[in-house]
Amino acid sequence: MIDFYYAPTPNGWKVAIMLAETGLEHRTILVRLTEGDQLTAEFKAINPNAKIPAIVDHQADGRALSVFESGAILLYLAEKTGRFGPTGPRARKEFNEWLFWQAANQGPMAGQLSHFVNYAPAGQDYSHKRYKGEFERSLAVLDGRLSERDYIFESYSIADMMAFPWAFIAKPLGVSLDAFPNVAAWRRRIKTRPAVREAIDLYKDAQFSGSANAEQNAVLFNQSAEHLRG
Ligand SMILES: N[C@@H](CCC(=O)N[C@@H](CS)C(=O)NCC(=O)O)C(=O)O
Repeated sequence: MIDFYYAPTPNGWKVAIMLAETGLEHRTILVRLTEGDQLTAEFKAINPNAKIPAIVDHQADGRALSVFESGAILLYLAEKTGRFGPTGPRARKEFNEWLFWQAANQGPMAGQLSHFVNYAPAGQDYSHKRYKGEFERSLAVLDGRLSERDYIFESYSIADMMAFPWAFIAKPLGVSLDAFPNVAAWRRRIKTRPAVREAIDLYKDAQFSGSANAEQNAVLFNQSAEHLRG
């Protein structure tokens, strides 16, 4: 049994997709981010970075084993199941490149763009423009990669599960995929998978509402070292 610490956000969806694709037995634990569930001592023992997603695998090696960071979780689950991951050292090297690329580039840039589109006080044009440009730049990288293949690798894999969620919500972030036709076709291809639909709908009703903005929610925004240390 795997405990899956989740909230209905792009980073949560990555792992929700993998769990739905593999059918691994798990129990989803909703982490109420606007209430600060991620800041409890119990959760920080699982993820010292105090963010979802995280898992605890109770059937790893005889002892409970926790994993945090979406890319690390996807690799762990790919190794555990022998599905959707790399086979052999060359493939592993390439998977690492694309997983790190997502975690260090597309993800954070899209996350910051989302902050300035959805939650920040108005009038921060420079910050908004910077992150929109960076997100579009990452889409251009992905579009190039997908120009000669249907998926990031030869077949659908954890690399696609990593990069799909932010591309899935490009439009609400104010970015049209018209300029990225390969990404648009790839997004359509992935979106129709039953496991992906299931994951995107998981706890959909618990998505942030308009009240989760930077001025009103002191739990989720304006974080600091003290905030983390509690
Ligand atoms: N690099 C992390 C990012 C995780 C992340 O940013 N999670 C967000 C939700 S999408 C979160 O838990 N935010 C809560 C907070 O910042 O307090 C990963 O890929 O797992």
